[in-house]
Amino acid sequence: MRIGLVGFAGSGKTTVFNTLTGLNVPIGFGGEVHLGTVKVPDARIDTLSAMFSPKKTTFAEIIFSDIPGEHGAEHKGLSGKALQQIRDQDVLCLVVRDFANPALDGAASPATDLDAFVTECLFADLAMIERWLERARREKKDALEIAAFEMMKATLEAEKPLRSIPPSQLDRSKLTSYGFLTDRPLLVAVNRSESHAADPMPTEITARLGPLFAAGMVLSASVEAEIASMDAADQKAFLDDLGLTESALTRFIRTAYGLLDLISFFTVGTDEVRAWPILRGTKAKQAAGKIHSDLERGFIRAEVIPYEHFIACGSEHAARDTGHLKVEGKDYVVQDGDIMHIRFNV
Ligand SMILES: Nc1nc2c(ncn2[C@@H]2O[C@H](COP(=O)(O)OP(=O)(O)OP(=O)(O)O)[C@@H](O)[C@H]2O)c(=O)[nH]1
Ligand SMILES: [Mg+2]
Repeated sequence: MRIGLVGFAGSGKTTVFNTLTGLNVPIGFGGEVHLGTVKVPDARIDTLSAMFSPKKTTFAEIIFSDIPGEHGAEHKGLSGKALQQIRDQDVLCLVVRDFANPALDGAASPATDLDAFVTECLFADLAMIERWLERARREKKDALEIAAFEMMKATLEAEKPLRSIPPSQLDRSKLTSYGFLTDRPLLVAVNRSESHAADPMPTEITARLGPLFAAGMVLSASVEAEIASMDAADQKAFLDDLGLTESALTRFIRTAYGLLDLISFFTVGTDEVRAWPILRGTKAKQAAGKIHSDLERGFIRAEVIPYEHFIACGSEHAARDTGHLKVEGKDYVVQDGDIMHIRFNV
């Protein structure tokens, strides 16, 4: 999964990126796009790994991209390069500044920044759709396809993001190559100073999240930086002191998984214990394809043990003997925590 950290110059993206990834890229305006990988913590993988003592344990991963804002231009916005980067992301995390930054204009205006970002994305999508429609009319494209683009245009003109269109009204399988900005799931991260770390989300932001079909969270990059440098016991005490229950990384990952409707299935063995992230609703054959295309092509059946049953039985053998191992066909809908063994033949 790819999460892009986006937003205007000096909102704290690189600071957030460093604390989430444990990297230490230079703070300061502008620069290149940075990439960092984070393991998705999953206690079930820890347990399975302890049972199998495999040569390798592989957690699901998130790749964070730190995408710099525009600098030196007359408008504060997103560069063309940033917009291009954004199109490659699965989830957009907009970091909005809610702390005074003396290097910029001083006072923070998170709601104004959120509006400006949303408007920019709306216009970028609208421009793309208008160009498409112009060409489509000349080239006499399929009427149904034109109708879909007209509908998207009307949505944007009503200042609504494309993600507000329910799946029943828009076949997105044909749209993947366009990378519409307002169709990406959006997480708004309000970044504020340490003294306000545990304050609730500003009401002006909360009020905007519903109509935007976006999720929101509050964090303080400076607090997270401190947490990241502590051992586990100190972390807990520090979080308690500030009135927080968990670090931003944990909240980030959970929110992003929820936004994308991701779940994990597991493969186990003495070679490797591994988590595989998939979209909820994925069928066994396609899930097998995540492991290797041969497993999808030559799919015969899946042997499935739900995680809880596996733990209760204590071993694969015991699960099989007690009837907890189910043999499923290609159309079985994989569930979160399924331990799968794919039988295939190519
Ligand atoms: N007080 C406070 N300052 C912060 C916080 N997060 C970032 N800053 C400061 O804000 C300034 C800009 O932070 P960066 O992380 O470089 O901002 P950025 O969004 O990556 O900026 P660009 O890459 O230029 O788009 C730095 O001086 C940071 O130390 C925070 O949570 N609290
Ligand atoms: Mg930066």
